[in-house]
Amino acid sequence: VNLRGLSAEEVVARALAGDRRATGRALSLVEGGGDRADAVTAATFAHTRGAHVIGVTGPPGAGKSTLVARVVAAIAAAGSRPAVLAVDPSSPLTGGAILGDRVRMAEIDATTFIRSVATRGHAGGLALAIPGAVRLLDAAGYDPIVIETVGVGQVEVDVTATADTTLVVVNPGMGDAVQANKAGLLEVADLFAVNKADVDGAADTRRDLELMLDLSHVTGLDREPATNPGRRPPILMTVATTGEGIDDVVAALVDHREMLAEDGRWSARRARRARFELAVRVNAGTDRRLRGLLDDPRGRALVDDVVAGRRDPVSAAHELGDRLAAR
Ligand SMILES: Nc1nc2c(ncn2[C@@H]2O[C@H](COP(=O)(O)OP(=O)(O)OP(=O)(O)O)[C@@H](O)[C@H]2O)c(=O)[nH]1
Ligand SMILES: [Mg+2]
Repeated sequence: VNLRGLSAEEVVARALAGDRRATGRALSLVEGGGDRADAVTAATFAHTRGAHVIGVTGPPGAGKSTLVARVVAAIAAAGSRPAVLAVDPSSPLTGGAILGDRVRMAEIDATTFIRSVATRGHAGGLALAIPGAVRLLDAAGYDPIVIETVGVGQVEVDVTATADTTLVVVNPGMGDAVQANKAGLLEVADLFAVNKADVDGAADTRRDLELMLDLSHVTGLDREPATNPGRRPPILMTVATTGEGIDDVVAALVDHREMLAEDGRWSARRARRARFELAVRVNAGTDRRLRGLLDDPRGRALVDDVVAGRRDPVSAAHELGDRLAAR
């Protein structure tokens, strides 16, 4: 069957029935955005099963892909059907590191679904593609869904807003723990892996992390203190290349999922995910309409007036806002 000839609804129906190629095609529709992505959302939202969404982030080259490959291999061996989404915002044209990752990841068990995600700069971009892709994979029966992203910038924020559990991977040496702190990764981590524990300085990195966690606790910066006072993210030592420590990571991920269900944060994080997606959708729509207004004759005249000093930008913005609201 040529999947390209099918409607979004037909592609999704096949994906939900377990057709991997159709799942891949549906993900491409999600990435492409627009009406067909919306059609995938419409066809999947009622079929989600509540998969555990795990975000994996950390500095470039920390060993995220190697670790994820090991973790999903262990999970698949235990009888689950994991999926992996690799998000690389840094090189949308070449796919960058993901190509290398995919070679390594090709060794993963055939039941595991692996895919890199990129977008072509449409409104909402990755911030919409990620929840859409997660919903599709969930409906297609994959669980857990692991999202790997480099821990820098907005995309990492988008991913952690979507994840139930965030695993931060750091390395010994070169102040990785300090860098992670600066990048705000300490605040999003539910679990740390000090990967490359075979390299000198792993114990120091662990100690640095412990110190920074103590500090964030003292300063009240630790997350969700009201529902979860004093909880510290576990710090695990791993050697992803050999598989050392991987079982501990898998066990900690399962523990975290159970803890979220017990203390109410599972639903709280689902609500956070829904809020995030709704806000991104509304913002993307508003942005598109606003640009339309700025490009129409009245909008251009308004811009000219502001440039010429005939019109105050504050009242001009209000006028635009009123026109947006009136539509
Ligand atoms: N010594 C050692 N090397 C490792 C370990 N884990 C991964 N590596 C190596 O580190 C390099 C980067 O690994 P990747 O898994 O591609 O790292 P990544 O974080 O996914 O990289 P990006 O996606 O490019 O940010 C590779 O050469 C791995 O073989 C480890 O535990 N010990
Ligand atoms: Mg990688």
